[in-house]
Amino acid sequence: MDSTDFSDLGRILVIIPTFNELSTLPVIVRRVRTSVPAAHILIADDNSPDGTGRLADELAADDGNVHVMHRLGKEGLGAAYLAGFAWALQAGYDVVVEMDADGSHQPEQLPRLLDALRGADLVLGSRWVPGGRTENWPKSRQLISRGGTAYTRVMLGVPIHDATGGYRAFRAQTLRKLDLHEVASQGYCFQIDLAWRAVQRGMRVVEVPITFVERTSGTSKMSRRIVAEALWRVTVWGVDDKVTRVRRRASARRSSSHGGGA
Ligand SMILES: Nc1nc2c(ncn2[C@@H]2O[C@H](COP(=O)(O)OP(=O)(O)OP(=O)(O)O)[C@@H](O)[C@H]2O)c(=O)[nH]1
Ligand SMILES: [Mg+2]
Repeated sequence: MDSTDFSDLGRILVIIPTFNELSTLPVIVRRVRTSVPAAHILIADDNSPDGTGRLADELAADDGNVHVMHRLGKEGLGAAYLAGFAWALQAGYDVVVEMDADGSHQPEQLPRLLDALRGADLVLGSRWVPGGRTENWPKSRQLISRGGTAYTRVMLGVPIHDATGGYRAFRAQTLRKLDLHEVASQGYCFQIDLAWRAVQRGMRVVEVPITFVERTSGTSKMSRRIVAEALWRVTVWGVDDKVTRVRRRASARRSSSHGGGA
């Protein structure tokens, strides 16, 4: 078996959400096709004003492994992924990958994620494990990313070093168990939400080091709102989780003291 043969994992779909990624999308699609030739690609475009959706149609017309989902308008990364996951499960894919269109997630590292999935339910591409790093990322972004993950570890108790990253490989079975219909979070928080769900359900979550490369063209959709959403949701989930644990312990203590005399 050569290093790009992942047929033992079944059918693979790489979902690439796009909003105004005209310049980078064709390059990423080509690199994915070279890196793991058997993988299919779903471009989930939110009716990009710059015509990314039309370009995606052209790529799909030229290549049977490329598919396009046209969505009505910009609804955020989380909503695009949820729609993409539903499409993938319906179509019977066995592995579903998340990848940005802007070049930050290198398709050449996809084999690394897929190889790790052989022994995992969910693989996270991680910037913050040994061997992982960022290229041309300002200190401020590094701080937000590291700080966000540190806060998540403390609040939710998840043993993950990069909880906000968006380069991931899921088994279809994993997605089916995550109760995706309940997910309302977006942006970074969407990634935290899914990782936490997997950890809570006792799944094998493995991190592999990646080199995250800052985009060189197009514009970032990162915003203060996205960071704020992650902060408040993680805080609410963390407090909720702690309250539930305390309640559970108290009720266990009560029932053991009542039952003691029987
Ligand atoms: N379909 C869809 N895709 C989106 C939306 N927002 C962002 N994306 C895509 O999601 C990926 C990640 O978005 P980026 O703008 O790169 O955000 P980021 O990686 O957090 O921020 P940067 O580091 O600044 O690039 C890119 O492929 C975007 O085109 C959206 O509302 N809908
Ligand atoms: Mg990006």
